[in-house]
Amino acid sequence: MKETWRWFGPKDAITLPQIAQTGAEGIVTALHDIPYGEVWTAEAITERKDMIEAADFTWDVVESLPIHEAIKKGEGDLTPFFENYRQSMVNLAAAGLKTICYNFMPLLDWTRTDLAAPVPRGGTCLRFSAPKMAAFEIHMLGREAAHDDYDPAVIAAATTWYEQSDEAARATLLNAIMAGLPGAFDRYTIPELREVLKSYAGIGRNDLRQNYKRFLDEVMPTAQELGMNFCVHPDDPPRDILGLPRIVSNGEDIDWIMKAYDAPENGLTLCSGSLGANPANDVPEIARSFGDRIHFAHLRNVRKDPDGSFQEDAHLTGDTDMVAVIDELLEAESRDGKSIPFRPDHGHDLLMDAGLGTQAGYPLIGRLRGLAELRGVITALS
Ligand code: CS2
Ligand code: MN
Repeated sequence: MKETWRWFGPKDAITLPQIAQTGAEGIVTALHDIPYGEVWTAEAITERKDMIEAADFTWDVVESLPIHEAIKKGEGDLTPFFENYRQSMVNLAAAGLKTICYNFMPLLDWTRTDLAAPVPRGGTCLRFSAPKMAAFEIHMLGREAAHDDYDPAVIAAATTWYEQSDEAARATLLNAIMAGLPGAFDRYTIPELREVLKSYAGIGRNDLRQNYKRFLDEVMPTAQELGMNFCVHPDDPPRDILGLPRIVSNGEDIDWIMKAYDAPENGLTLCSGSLGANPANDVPEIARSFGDRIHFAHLRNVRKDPDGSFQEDAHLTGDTDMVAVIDELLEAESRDGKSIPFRPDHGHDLLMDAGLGTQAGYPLIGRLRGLAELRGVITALS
């Protein structure tokens, strides 16, 4: 397995020479400034790649080559979006970039309600509180239908939280929910979010699957010609939120995707943290079942509460048996004669992390700790 580190580009508070000290050899990044739907030019790709190589790294994975919302909604004339997407692929492949991570989550990327929840021995972590999410949906957005999406006890706790919260706490909650939107993507205000949610009205699970299949049919033949591996990132959290369907949440979903375009190039990013947040998911088992399609791994751990809340734990100490997951990945590597790039996906904010101005979920010291722990497991198992 190859150690990589997510770098958000020249605007990242952590520089490439600093990343070099973590011991990681590879970089995972994207051209975050390019608006969704536009072509990544050969020049822009080469410029970024040269920067990475000048710091003595390889650029191993593109995360993400984002999919425009129009494709997810299956709305309007999609020809130019597919053409642009394929052109970006051609330009990336010409620069030797052949592992592409993406997701198919409508509207939001990862979603949390707390960016700095305390952890027992100091430091903070990302947390998803089901009651706070329900409070946001029901009381702040006014989405009545959300009553059907949560247990009555969660809804009661949501009302209590809302009644006790002040303006500042509600603003902090909105900010946390928006924090997962990557790079250049817009953050929404409450009225904007209400508006944009309307544009998804009537799009159910099957429609989203249809639109996903269409995307695969449009781009996978090109990926095969170019020798590129695509790897979809699972939904985070792995459940419907805001009334939007999510279709990459469990083994059955992944199986559907793998069969929707049945080729090795149509693969998976094994994100142990995202999948691990659903109690029904056996992450080592998912790693075993889809080992031949895993082209990239995100390793982190979560601890779940009975009400559907969860928070990010240290990399080896959450509910997911990380040693078993890594064991499956090593098995897949030796079976298929491949090397799977992985990165410590998120980390706790530890020590002086809070002051560094890094991207939410992507602290320096917390990820360094995670990487070191994972490295130890990999070394021992191999
Ligand atoms: C990442 C995701 O930060 C994270 O949790 O794992 O944002 C992931 O990068 C995207 O969903 C992939 O498209
Ligand atoms: Mn991930």
